[in-house]
Amino acid sequence: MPHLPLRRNLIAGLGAMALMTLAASLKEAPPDDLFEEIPQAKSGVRWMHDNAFSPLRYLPEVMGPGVAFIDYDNDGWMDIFLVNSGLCDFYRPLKKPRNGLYHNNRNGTFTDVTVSAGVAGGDSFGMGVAAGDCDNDGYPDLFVTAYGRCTLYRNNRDGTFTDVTTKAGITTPGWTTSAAWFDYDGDGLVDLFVCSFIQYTRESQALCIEACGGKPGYCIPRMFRPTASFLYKNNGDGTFRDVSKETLLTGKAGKALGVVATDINNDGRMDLFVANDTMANFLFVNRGAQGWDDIALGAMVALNSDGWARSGMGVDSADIDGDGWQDLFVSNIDREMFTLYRSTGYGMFDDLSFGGEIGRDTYYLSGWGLKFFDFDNDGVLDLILANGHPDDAVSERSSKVRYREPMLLFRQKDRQFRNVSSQAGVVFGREYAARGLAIGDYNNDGRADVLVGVNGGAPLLLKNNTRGENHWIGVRLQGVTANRDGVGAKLTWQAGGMTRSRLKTAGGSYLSAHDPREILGLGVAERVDWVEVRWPAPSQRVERYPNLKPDCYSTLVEEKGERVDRP
Ligand SMILES: [Ca+2]
Ligand SMILES: [Ca+2]
Ligand SMILES: [Ca+2]
Ligand SMILES: [Ca+2]
Repeated sequence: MPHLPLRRNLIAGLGAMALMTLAASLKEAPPDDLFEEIPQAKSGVRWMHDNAFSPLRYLPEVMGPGVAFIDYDNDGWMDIFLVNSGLCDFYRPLKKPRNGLYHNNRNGTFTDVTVSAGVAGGDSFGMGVAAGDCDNDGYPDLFVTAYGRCTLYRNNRDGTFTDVTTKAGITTPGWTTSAAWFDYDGDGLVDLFVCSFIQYTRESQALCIEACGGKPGYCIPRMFRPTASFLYKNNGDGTFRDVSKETLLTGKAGKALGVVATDINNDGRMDLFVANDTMANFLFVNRGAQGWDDIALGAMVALNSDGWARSGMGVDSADIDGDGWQDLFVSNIDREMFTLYRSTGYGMFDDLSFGGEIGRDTYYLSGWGLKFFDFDNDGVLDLILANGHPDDAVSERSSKVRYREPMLLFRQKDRQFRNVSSQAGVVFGREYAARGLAIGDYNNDGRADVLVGVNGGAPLLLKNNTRGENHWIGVRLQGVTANRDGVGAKLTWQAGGMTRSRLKTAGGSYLSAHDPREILGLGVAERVDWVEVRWPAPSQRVERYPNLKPDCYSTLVEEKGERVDRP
């Protein structure tokens, strides 16, 4: 037993370290911080991303992981889903990596239910996740993208999922990244768009080694061939049909990493903004029976102002200035700046990155997950960005660029996005290899919290501790003729003499899925005059809900009125 004392010392040492870390984090997180990192020991989300890091540096190693807030058991409390890598042509570990599904215990802690729920995965190299209710039963289903085989997990409504990929007919070969559930044809069933990245196999790595002068390295995706993304129409009987060809999307080969479904021309049909890495972005406008048009070049969102393609990664869409038109955002790699595109309303966009704090403060950063969200509930959208350079050896080449980078928080005031990261909490002063990002209110206090996936590390759970007098209305949509989640609905609300609106988009960020509920900020107004919902097709009916209870969540049911949710 010669090892025993040593091990005991080690355990004692670890315990002391954990206590010190805990004490340090308690000391470091004053209650005034806008966001507080909840340590794994407190949340119970004890999970690590396995990035399969190897001396040969295969590109898929650096691209994940995606994260999701998903209420899989439909109890009104957001649970957490985390995507892991897995077996593939270059990775054969003895122990298969495992996704993570964590049940929300409604007290700030979570319980690992991955294995009993049947979503452990690990048989292909997982990348991202899209959550959507593909059979309109009120329980979210999960689509997991991968380098290798994708997986559609149908929610069985009893805490378990079934892999129905083959039966559903969703065969997406190659390397898929972000995905979005949205109803493109207005039949009340959500369809699925899946971003396809590049043509890549283990053997392709030889190109990178050659490009790096014989030394293994992560090479830029410019070296690989582009691929066409996928659009699957939901047949309503558990099967899907690949309509990529007939919707003309197939002719558009790209290196897609991010997608958001939005309505850029306000015709009620959901369009798609797709970020491509080292290639022009796509802005697919949905013309109904006439198919889709890519208008990105003419709309000025394809390239930078000098006509160069950038390395687009994460995306989002929201009406940031309240003029009724959806604006766009793309995160890029270092020395490209991230791009805020303001819609001028005529299918044209202005690049607002120059001269603003977003351009200034993202110049040396590489961005992935992101979202416009109203973290302080003043009714104006703010912005959060998750960053990190893909190459762990980048600082050998550049003194200005680091592998791990800080997250950024911008508050919108007087139509300007101001970098408030220095007041946002100690976690914004640290550096991470951050990738996916999801927004969700896991403790149902009406303040949107944040979940960030870290490559090769533990996820970050950031609790929103924003104080202040602002009030809010929490809205969960329930379509009846429209798709169950109400994707594509337009919410308008009036409070304190202000009228604001928000489109319920789908997808966005990078590899990740947000809380499907909307938190409508009222500012200091203590009540809302009314909330109006324009439901998506097929009904497109407009319904007004007066007297919604402030500071709690309500479910708005198409044609049937509202009910206050239990929590
Ligand atoms: Ca739940
Ligand atoms: Ca549909
Ligand atoms: Ca449209
Ligand atoms: Ca919260």
